[in-house]
Amino acid sequence: MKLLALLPALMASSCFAAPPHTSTPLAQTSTITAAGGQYTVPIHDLQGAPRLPNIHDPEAVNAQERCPGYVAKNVKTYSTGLTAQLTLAGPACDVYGNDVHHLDLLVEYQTKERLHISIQPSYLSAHNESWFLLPGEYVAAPSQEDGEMATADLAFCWANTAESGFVFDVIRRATGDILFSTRGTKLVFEDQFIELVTQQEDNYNLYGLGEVIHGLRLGTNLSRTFYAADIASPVDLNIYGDHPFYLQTKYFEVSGEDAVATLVTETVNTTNTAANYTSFTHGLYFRNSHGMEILMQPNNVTWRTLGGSIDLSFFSGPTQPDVTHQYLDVIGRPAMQTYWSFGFHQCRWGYDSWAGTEEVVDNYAKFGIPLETIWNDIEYMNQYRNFENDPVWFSYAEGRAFLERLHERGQHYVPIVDSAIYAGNPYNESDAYPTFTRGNETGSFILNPDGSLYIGAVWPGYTVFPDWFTESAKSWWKDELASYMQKLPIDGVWIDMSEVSSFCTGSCGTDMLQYNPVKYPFGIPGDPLFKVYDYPEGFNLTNATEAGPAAAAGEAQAVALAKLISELEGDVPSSVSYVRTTPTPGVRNVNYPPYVINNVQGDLASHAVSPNATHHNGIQEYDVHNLFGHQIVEATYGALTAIRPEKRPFIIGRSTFPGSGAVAGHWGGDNMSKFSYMYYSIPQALSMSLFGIPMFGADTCGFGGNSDEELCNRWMQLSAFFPFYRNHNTRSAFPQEAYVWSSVIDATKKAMDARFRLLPYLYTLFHKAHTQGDTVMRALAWEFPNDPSLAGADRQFFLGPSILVTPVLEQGATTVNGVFPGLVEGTDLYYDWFSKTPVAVPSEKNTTIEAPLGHIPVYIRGGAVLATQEMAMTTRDARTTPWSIIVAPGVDGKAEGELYLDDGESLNPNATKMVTMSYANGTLNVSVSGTYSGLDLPLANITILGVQEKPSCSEVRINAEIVGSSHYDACSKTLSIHGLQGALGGKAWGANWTLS
Ligand code: MIG
Repeated sequence: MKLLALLPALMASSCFAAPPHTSTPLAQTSTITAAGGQYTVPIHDLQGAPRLPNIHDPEAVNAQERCPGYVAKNVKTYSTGLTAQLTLAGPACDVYGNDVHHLDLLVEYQTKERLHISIQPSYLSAHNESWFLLPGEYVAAPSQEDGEMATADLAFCWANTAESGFVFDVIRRATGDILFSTRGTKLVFEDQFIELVTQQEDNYNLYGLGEVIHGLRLGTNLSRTFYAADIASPVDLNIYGDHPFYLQTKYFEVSGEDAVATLVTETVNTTNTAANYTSFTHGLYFRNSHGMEILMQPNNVTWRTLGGSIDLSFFSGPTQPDVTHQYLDVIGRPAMQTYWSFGFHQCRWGYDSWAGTEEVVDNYAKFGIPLETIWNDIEYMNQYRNFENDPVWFSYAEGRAFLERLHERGQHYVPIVDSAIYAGNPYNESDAYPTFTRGNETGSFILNPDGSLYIGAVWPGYTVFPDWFTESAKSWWKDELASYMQKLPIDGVWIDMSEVSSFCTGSCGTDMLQYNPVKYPFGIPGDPLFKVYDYPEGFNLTNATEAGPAAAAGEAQAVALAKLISELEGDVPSSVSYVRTTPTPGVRNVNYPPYVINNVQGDLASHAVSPNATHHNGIQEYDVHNLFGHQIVEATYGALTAIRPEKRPFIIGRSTFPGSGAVAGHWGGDNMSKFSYMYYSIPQALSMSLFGIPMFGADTCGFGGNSDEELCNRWMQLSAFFPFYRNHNTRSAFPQEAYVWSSVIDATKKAMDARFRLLPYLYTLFHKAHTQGDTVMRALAWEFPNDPSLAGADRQFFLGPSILVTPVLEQGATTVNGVFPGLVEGTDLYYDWFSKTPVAVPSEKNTTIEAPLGHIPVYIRGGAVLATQEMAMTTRDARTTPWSIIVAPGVDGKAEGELYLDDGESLNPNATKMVTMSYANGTLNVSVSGTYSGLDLPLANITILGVQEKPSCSEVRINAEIVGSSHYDACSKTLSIHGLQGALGGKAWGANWTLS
């Protein structure tokens, strides 16, 4: 039955021919199969060894029971921290590796807010080659700055205890609250297994620890595996990226005259007022690139890693924005994105030619829907080879002409670039692939342990993988990209398969290149021999007449497919014999480590480059598996900045790691065309905010399966409020471009109109993310830290501080339940984005909001001044439209806002401008600093919201000069001032001004 798992989206085809094997030694010599004249990777090469995850293994040994723990000796205290030696407190346990007998503890108060704890093998232990310390040159490492023990926010306390040896606490000094405590648990430190346990109070609130498809609040019963995996977004399992970082918020109820604060350990319901609560938030980053597991249990959290060291950074916060600033100070703040990247992107697996691609572009124009960027998936390549176009369907000459037409209209083009490199058949000159040859000649690819090339299999056939630890790979990548961009001036790069994915297990192509271009033994979606009856979700509701027969046909097909698969698999043994290993003294077993993480793909080598693949510097893939996706976006960023030094690179990557946001954005991977996945895109985005990757968006309308009108209508509207706005679809699914259904056209334009008006605001948010580490998409709890009822809120979100989005996430719904945070306290006001009317304050927090299909509830939070421009077919054209200002006063009648301006594309703009706007008592002050003048366009109108009564005087003055008059709308309670085009010399941001 293993085979089924290997067939994502029913990738069955006629070419199953090899006999099934049950065990698969690595790097074996296989017989190759020619089925129907087409050579295929043998099926048994696709299957890894059966492994039973430790957390599901009833026979699993509990390290806490077996291991002795450590004793701290030689403790030395300094003004900036302490050092100690940790020595095994008893006989070695060697449960899942070889115990390290002596460890070095280093505690550093690196800054006032950051406490760093490092535990690593000591020089006192006999040298062991298998220890791996993650070098700072690969992943930024925090270091001692100006912190001192005496003034730090956090305190480190330790003890040698009788029952568990060395234990430690991390305490928030201001409150005395224990944030992390290993008391009552033992430290386990082996070459292939580290375990660290922290106590937690009931109902603790942890966030982060992604990438995972899960609600924003992780809950107290979840295990998370960190092992980058190419898998279509299963819930709660490991997927593409790894971010060993959590944010923890503790709420306290403040009561009595002395304001006693009691920790909240129960879920607070939504009707409570928020007035009597306060919260403290801290963060923890466990810097480690190994396979990892985190077990969240009701009263503790266990960290396990397959190697490396304990490298913990605690961030004191005490608010979420503080923690995020402090964390991003270590890993790197988000890249500033180009202005055009915030336009709308259309993509799909299935645009088969330039003509077909251009037709999509033309259709967008025909239906008057803005389209910024068109993307191509792997079809454009010549036999799936990077940097080579298919000569027939995607010729360079035609492509150049097409891109010229796009660029003239202000549109852009982004192609996919895969992570694997086709290894040409050395026995067939006509199969030569120069990109491979050049990389091979410069030693740019990952090796087998014996120094030969490591060869896996991906779309093009047997492939190799760049070794990003070498300088040669980076410069080869840059040269390949540069010469490709000479042929086709692309505008950005979409990096796929970077986990790094390989369809076979082990170096399956070693000694097999003579069969290249070999095929993977399954089809791609849409291959003729299988047809999928995949009806859109809720088809029985939306089309009851056809649903009955359709279900019957679907069932018959499923039965036939199951039969086909069982024939192809042959006799599968009824009981699986798991590969279990025990530690061998002095050496590691990297392919089958004794501790089995709950990897979604099973065997660590399954559907990925094998752990024993070896880098030129000797590092084994085992130690750095989670870094490939990070390194490829870094290499691509380096390449693009070398090729076009003046331009900001636009890169979207699939696998990410701490720091990836500094160079790239990320898309949500292979989600499904289902309402549930539309919902999950919100917590996924909010988690990415915490990881410093604000440039995020999910495949809008859904990737796998068929989307339909209702889902796509809702989703095109929701994603309009995500930074990265892209519709993407799998091959063979029903088309889902925004113009396919008429109601989706209207809904899309409506949401896009709002997005375009908010683009200057979104761009300013990115500037703040880039320069200060602010988040862009925000959870309600982060904006309202004193309201414990929002701890798990993830069906609504804020875009920056001022835009609240409350989308419909359920099929068939015409209303949505949402909260207007803060309202109960009377401290907040909201305004409907579309009608501009103030929202009546409900006495209950949960409000039912009308949201018929085609409408997405969006609100401006009172207190904001927004500078807007207008919708156009591209962002280039939108940047030439006149400015407007929306003033949305808070309950105190005041409002403020900022606007950042530059040319939208320079890596280091030579001129920028910052506009600060503030409003009080009928007066708006605008002050301008900086010299960028490219957006000094006329001011069209100003709208002041929430004006309770018609002003007695309608005269409008700018800088004391009468410029026009105002119009009051008693219904929406808005005061609008039009006809300002001539004011200020036609330059809204030319100089400071005051309006009264
Ligand atoms: O194994 O290039 O997530 O967006 O369309 C599938 C084809 C490979 C996975 C990506 C998806 C893309 C698809 N790719």
